Amino acid sequence: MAPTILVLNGPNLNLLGSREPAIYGHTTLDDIRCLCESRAAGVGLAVDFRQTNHEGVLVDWIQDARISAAGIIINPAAYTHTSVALLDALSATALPVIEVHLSNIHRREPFRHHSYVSTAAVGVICGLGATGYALAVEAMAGLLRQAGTLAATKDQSHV
Ligand code: DHK
Repeated sequence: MAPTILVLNGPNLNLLGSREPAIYGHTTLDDIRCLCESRAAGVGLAVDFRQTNHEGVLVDWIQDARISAAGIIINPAAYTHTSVALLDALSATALPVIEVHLSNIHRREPFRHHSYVSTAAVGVICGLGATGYALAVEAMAGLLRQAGTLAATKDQSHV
């Protein structure tokens, strides 16, 4: 059975497509889910894709991932800049974590330049829109192959 990666999305990302399209683009969260699933299938992974507006729910899902997932891709949205709870939960999993942002948070308001979550992440992708999620799936496959959690496949894409 294919190892599962958890792809988590934080507050307001359910509004993608209509929310500030000049910043976040026209791609919907459902489009991003499809992109992640198809990219994951190509590298031998399954995806558990979720969104919530609630910090504690994210913490619960991250804790559950310790037994149900091989790695976590997370766009914590606004909680990126505020949440020690998410940092602690991610650190406690010992799973590989990749942080994703649609926008380039470093080109935006100063309060978005700092991420609490990055301390727990192997890598951070930002500013590439939905493509960042696809790159994160491929990067996660590379990390899991290195760790021996994922067998090598014919389609190893770019990693
Ligand atoms: C999404 C959000 O909702 C913001 O609060 C972050 C992030 C940036 C993104 O670019 O995906 O600051």
